[in-house]
Amino acid sequence: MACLCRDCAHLIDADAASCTNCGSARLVTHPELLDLSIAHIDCDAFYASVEKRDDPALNDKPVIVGHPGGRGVVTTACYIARQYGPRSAMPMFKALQLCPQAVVIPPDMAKYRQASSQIRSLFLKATPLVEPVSLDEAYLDLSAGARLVDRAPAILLARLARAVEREVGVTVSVGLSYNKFLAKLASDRDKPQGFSVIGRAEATALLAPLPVTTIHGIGAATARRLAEAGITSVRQLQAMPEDALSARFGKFGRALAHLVHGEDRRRVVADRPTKSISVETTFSRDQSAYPALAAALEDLAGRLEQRLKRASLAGETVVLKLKTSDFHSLSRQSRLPHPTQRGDLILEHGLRLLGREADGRAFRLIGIGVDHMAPATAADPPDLFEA
Ligand code: TTP
Ligand code: MG
Repeated sequence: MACLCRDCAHLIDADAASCTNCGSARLVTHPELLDLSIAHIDCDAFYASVEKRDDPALNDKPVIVGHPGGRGVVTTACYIARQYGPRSAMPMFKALQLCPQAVVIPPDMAKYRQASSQIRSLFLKATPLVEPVSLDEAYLDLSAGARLVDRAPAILLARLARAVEREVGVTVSVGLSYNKFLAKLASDRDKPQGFSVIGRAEATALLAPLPVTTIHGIGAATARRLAEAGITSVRQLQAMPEDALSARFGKFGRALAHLVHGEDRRRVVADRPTKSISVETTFSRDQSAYPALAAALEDLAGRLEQRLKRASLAGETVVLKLKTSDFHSLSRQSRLPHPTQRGDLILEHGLRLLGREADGRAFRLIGIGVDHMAPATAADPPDLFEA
């Protein structure tokens, strides 16, 4: 049985009650601790943690990040606020009913992006195999140095978590396992400031009692269908032979048969390219008139152009997003002849798409984005006939 001190990253005797090197009581003990090398790291209440870092007066207060006012939604709530019920994606008015004393802070994306890239640089010091999933989470494959004692993945991870706390000022939760699915499951099991390990020997039994939505690829809709058939726990899926899963789930059935036993063949892929960039706005009052919607779109197209230029990216498909007053989301796409960064071109396509949807319905949100990304160098080839 191996035991690691999370504060000084020393390996110590497994039966010690506190670290024999530094005295800390923050220990992780697991029989497979030194055999596992795939990690998932996720920052704790990320946006709120960055805000607390920048204003220590907020430290002991419930903090909600999101646009204030009745119509915004919560992007995140700090762990103090969560005790009262507020959660990500909850309407702000509801979050404030649950926790009226919360301090509400509007999001500052530039700041979170900066913290995120700082965190990513620290990850890259531990391994080149870093796969970012969002601003605040990434998978790491630490197997390269795994056989060297001082490069054991668990040790690197303990050092990394401390480095992020010290240098960026936010805490993270670490999940360590032998594949991505279980590493992510692990990081979520012990939050905030967690370090959770799932080994091969325990995977099947650990998954058995969990709800089917635990499985990567089973979303709310599939879970509802399964529930109608009386299937709610992973244990029930574990009992089904692969053929039965394939009959029910088609192509996904085979992967599912492996996943329910904790097997996941996906690799950690370094630096997956950005798949899309978008911007959106929620109206303070629902809008149905075309001119008002078009004006909002023009604003957004300008912002999108700035975002694309900052990221040195271009997109070949324009995506218009609308949400009706009764929360029905729709998205419409238009393919361009070439990738673009130009706000005016994006707007032109966006307006055409909008023209087909603005039929008197009231909308609460409008957004525009691009996908099918390309590097800026491939954007907007000069038009021979335009000169
Ligand atoms: P998460 O990692 O899902 O949440 P979190 O970091 O706030 O909290 P946890 O400790 O549970 O990991 O998302 C990261 C950030 O993404 C979060 O700080 C805010 C943003 N976000 C939204 O804007 N909308 C959402 O619905 C969610 C879930 C997150
Ligand atoms: Mg997080």
